[in-house]
Amino acid sequence: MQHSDILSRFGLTSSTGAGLTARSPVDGSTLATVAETDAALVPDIVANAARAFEAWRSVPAPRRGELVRLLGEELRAAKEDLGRLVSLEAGKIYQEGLGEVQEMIDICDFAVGLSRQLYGLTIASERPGHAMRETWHPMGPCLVISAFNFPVAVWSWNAALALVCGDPVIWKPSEKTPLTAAACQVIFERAAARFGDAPANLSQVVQGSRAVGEALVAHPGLPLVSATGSTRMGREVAKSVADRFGRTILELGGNNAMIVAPSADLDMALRAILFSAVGTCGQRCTTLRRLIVHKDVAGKLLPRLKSAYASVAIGNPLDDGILMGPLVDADAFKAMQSALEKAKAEGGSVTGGARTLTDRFADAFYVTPAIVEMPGQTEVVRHETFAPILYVMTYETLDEAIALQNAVPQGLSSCIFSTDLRETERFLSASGSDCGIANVNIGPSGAEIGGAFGGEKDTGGGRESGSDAWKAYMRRQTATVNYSSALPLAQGIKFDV
Ligand code: UN1
Repeated sequence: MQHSDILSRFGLTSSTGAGLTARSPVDGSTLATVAETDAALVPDIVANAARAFEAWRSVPAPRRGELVRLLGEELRAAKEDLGRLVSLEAGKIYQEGLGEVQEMIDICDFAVGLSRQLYGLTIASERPGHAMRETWHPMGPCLVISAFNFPVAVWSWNAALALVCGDPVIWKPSEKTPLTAAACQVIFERAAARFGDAPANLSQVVQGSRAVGEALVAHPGLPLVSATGSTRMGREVAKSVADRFGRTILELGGNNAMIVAPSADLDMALRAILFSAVGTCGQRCTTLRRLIVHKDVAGKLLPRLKSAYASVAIGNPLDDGILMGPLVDADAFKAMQSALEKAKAEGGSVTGGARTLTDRFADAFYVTPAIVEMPGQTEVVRHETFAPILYVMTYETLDEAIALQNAVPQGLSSCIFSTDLRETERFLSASGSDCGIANVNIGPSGAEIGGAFGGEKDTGGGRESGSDAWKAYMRRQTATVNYSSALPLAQGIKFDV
């Protein structure tokens, strides 16, 4: 299929004006130029969202859920096209492009159910003839900032929840993936047209680089900012939003580890390592970056891992049978090479990690995945490099393994491969993994939408997606109602004249 054909499925053309250049990591070619939103328009965009909020907050939540149900239907209908566009614009393999759209469909289903379950509590009052209750009200327009690696799913986790919670959404996608964002807006508009009476501007996309993002983040009309990306970006967003007492949901860097214990099922561990370290070319926040293997199994596992790595099919992510596509761009390649150099300088022994397929794709950045055996958890290992680099370290006691696992600045995802209940439960206990996600006999990536997604420390502390993450998109109101004919004060205070 031609690039222009896939764009036309969404009514998009290869030029909507000067501004951002959408390049495909697949071959480095230009897919389109996309008009950049002028930062001077930010006040108008926020005002549009405020008007949408005034109408949307009073629509009953189950009716709001109907819009998200239709969005899920439109996503089902567009699954192959959008999956292909994700693959083309972000460089992930088509299977993962489809998986990403499936995540969007799943979160829509979840949010539809939620639209009838935005429950508050009733609370026992200490005063006679009084009732207390908690109500969850819509919060206001929500700003979503997303990264190139999950160019559409992250928006949907936020948008599906925000919309049922009564909040309009303004989306600032990565400047590397403007087309998939434009396509999602088209899909949203299809759903809104079927819904009928949705207010205008419930969903707006702002295309642009830093200046427009900064203007949005600083705007007091956006009470909630949900940002996914680097820890550096998150730190700036957090400060700017805190300065105006806004709320943030931050989903930042990860440096995810797997502990492989002596009792581990090594066949399963091997498959899990491969998917989570090599999948998406190592460019997931949840990518496996550190392998902490017991010294008695390292000798068995590593040779098998190296031969599995050598047989990973690398190539055009849209081709069948390919497991690993390219890095997103030249900067990602440079960052990978400099991390590998640093690892060598810190005593690491590197297998793989070189550029490949340059004859076919001179302007794209395909690499072989790297395994780096480290003498310990040196500085480079503690740093998140968004590339397929797997650092391997050995351990002797579980205490030591858990301490290593936790001794990094990030706290997103983690896992243990073990068939020993004492070990696995210890790993999940209060003195085990310090991450937001902790898995047993499953890799650290590929989380389902039903759980709360996010992590601690430099990962930012936010939670998105399932469980009760919806509460972050609403404001809590405590109401006390006096249905008696007296006016007793709380705490028994006497205050009569
Ligand atoms: C991300 O990399 O930004 O758990 C999100 C996973 C996916 C989401 C990753 N469900 O790998």
